Amino acid sequence: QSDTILHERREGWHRITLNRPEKLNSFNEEQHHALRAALNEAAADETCRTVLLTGAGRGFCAGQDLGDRDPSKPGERVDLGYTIETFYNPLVRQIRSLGKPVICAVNGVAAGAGANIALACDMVLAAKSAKFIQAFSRIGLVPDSGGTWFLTRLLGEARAKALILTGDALTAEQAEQWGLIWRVVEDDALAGEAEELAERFAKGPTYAYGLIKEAVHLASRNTLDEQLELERDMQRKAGFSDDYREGVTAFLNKRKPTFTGK
Ligand code: T3D
Repeated sequence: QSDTILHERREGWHRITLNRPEKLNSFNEEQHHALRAALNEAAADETCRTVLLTGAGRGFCAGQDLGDRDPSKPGERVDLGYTIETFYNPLVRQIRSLGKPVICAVNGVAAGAGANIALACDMVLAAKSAKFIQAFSRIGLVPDSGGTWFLTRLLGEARAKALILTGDALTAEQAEQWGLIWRVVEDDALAGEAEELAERFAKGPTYAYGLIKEAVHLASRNTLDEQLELERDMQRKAGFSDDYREGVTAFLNKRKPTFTGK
């Protein structure tokens, strides 16, 4: 197994830590493969009901490892469309379509694709000292990993465009105020709060969580009528689940529900 990520299997949830701290956890191919494999395992493991993604050291992820790119050398120009198609796009799709919550604990700087991979997760907690940087224009690139899509939807065009064009850093506090992320927490509280959330989701109605993710994702492209119909269909599915039966039974019996995730 590659040491570019740490994969901790806890009871009911997995923690996946990007682990190239000397490079601020920027992505090389090995780290891409290792992360995809870990996410695949978490997706397939029925006992894993939530995933927590974070970074080792002082950064979350600085995007692509630029040490693997040296366009100044003759013949060294890489087809970036190919690397996006092969590595970044499948990763974003995998996180979004995973049928269980993916929490991101942004422990430090999140730049380039690193920022947008964080935004692809379902709930983003960030340490107060963390920053979000659309670093692409600083090196003559355009955002990838869904950056233009996430930022435009979450912030609106004016703020999205300014952040992308300038490549300026956004503090975690500003990101929270602007609605880019769920919550900012004190640096030394981040790991604990993220773990608490993971523990909570690990005991939650996983089947419903999967449907909720899908419904929220589709909301941005559906009309109200389409979304009402989608909600009807999803409620129908949820209504046949074990967790719905348990949830209502527990409520009526004035006790806490014990969800199995099914
Ligand atoms: O190529 C493709 O496949 C296309 C896909 C592109 C996706 C992308 O993500 S493009 C954007 C790539 N990322 C960046 O442009 C960010 C580059 N990094 C930075 O701008 C800064 O490092 C940060 C703003 C993120 C943090 O700054 P700071 O001052 O806190 O740290 P630092 O001193 O710059 O970095 C610490 C070390 O990490 C340093 O190494 P050293 O000098 O101690 O040996 C630095 O070189 C290394 N590092 C940081 N980011 C990267 C990196 N090494 C390789 N690639 C990086 N992206």
